[in-house]
Amino acid sequence: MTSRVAVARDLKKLRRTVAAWRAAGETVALVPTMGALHAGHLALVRLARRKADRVVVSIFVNPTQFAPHEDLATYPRTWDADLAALARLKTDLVWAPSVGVMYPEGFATRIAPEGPARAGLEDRFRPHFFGGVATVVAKLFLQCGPDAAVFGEKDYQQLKVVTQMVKDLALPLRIVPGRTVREKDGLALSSRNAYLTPDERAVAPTLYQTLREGAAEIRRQQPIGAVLARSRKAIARAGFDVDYLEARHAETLAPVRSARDGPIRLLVAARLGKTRLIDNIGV
Ligand code: PAJ
Repeated sequence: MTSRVAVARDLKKLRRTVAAWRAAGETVALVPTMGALHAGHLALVRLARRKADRVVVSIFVNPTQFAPHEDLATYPRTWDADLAALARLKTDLVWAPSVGVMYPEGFATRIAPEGPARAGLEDRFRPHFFGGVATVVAKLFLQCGPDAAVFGEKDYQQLKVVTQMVKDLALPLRIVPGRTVREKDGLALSSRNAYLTPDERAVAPTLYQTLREGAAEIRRQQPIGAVLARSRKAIARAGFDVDYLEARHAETLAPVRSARDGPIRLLVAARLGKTRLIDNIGV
């Protein structure tokens, strides 16, 4: 028999389930996702398993973090495959609210993150994005009440925004970062990789290769400005339109002038045809 995973679609079932675990003295870890699960998401679920007795995975394609021109309508949805993968990992509960449950008629409260959410990276190109993310993530935390929540380094600025929010609002949980899972050729796994044509897929690993070369050059004390300029050119030459490629302080995301201002993180966003890819690495 194939194993099944429990699904909660309303708050009452979620709260009842989590309360029963708590009454038994068990700890809970949450992995927020938008579904279309790949090995990167599943690595976070395994990490969550090691951090708590019970694992909740939320699947909610959050409309408030998409701009009207973005891919909300076409965002990949693979519900049956997602549930099967989560069942194999013995996920204790999938939290899958509808848009109406998450944002009932008259919903009127938003979180407005600053600091890392205003670093001039993703926020420059997706100004609505971190407000939508922070609001839904805060709500997911309050709905589920986990001891820990796992976020991928793949979305590095998001990880920092959520970490800052937990600190600022004294939310009673720990944020656990998970490493970026990559294809063999280095391309970071992403639900949006499904949009790439075969030709674009062949070019896509240039993003990570260029980050690696850039990081190595910075470690060899080459001037950061020149390294970034070379890296941007290399990515553009491969066929990308570069939104940004920046060296930032790994914790504050503030701009850095030299390797001494570190620890440094290199972050990139670039468009290949219709697909926007992001990636980052530590120097
Ligand atoms: P989503 O893009 O589905 O990602 C869910 C989680 O998986 C995020 O923490 C993301 O950083 C992580 N992830 C994605 N690709 C990864 C990879 N290749 N390796 C490791 N982790 C990876 O990020 C979101 O959803 C949403 O913004 C969300 C936080 C759920 C709020 O709506």
